[in-house]
Amino acid sequence: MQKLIITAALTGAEVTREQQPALPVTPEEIAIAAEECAKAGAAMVHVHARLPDGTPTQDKAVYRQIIDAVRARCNVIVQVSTGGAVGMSPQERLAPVMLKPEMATLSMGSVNFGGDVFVNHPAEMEVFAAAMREHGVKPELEIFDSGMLTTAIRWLKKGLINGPAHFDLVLGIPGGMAGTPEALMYLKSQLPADASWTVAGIGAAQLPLGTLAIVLGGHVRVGFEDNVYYRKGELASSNAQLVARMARISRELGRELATPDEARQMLGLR
Ligand code: KMH
Ligand code: ZN
Repeated sequence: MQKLIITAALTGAEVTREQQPALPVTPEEIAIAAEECAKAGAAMVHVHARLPDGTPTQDKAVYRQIIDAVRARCNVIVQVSTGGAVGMSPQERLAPVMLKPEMATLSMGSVNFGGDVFVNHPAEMEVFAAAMREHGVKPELEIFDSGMLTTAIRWLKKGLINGPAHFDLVLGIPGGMAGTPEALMYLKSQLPADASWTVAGIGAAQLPLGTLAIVLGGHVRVGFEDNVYYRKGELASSNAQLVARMARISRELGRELATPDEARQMLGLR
């Protein structure tokens, strides 16, 4: 089995300081959290930018500050969000791709997102995919429901996305596919043979689905974007605490962790 790539989704667009006092918000806080996660075993960070008051932003200048601050501290792969926050315009969301980051997310369809709708019109997402091809940015294909996976497979065949593809199976969003082993097993059964994948279990699904992914040969995403708790009723003290637990479980199960450079090689990053 390949080494395990742990991604830390540090901030997200929805979680607030009120919900999680240790949420990293400023570029410097995000960089410190990235370094702590790297030390705990993460090879990649998934980042969202915020304004100092916590408002989500896709401002290229803020993403530039985040990337530079992370680079100054550690070697982790920086994956920027093109999902941003619900309600942002596609133009706004695409902005950080112009910085030519190593990776960026690419959502493969629209989904109810709690009480909102996360809109990903296919024509707009084709523009995102083209921009990523043009700038040499590897997409992580965000799959919130099974139809999005069939769309991704169609796009791979049409050459809109270059293979081998890397997927993020996001399970447990209210409105998306459930955070259950059955849902994960189904999606895994439909993946292209040469694809790599990670699982982002939302809330209480983070720990069991991450553990299952380790056993199944996938990779794991943890962090405050998806889950603010360490266990029921107990907030996690940091993103790194969640990374460290996954790292421990993986080693106990006999699967070593990929370093950032090993992950770059496994994912075919430039
Ligand atoms: N904030 C969500 C609406 C991504 O980063 O690409 C979308 C999201 C996905 O977080
Ligand atoms: Zn995100």
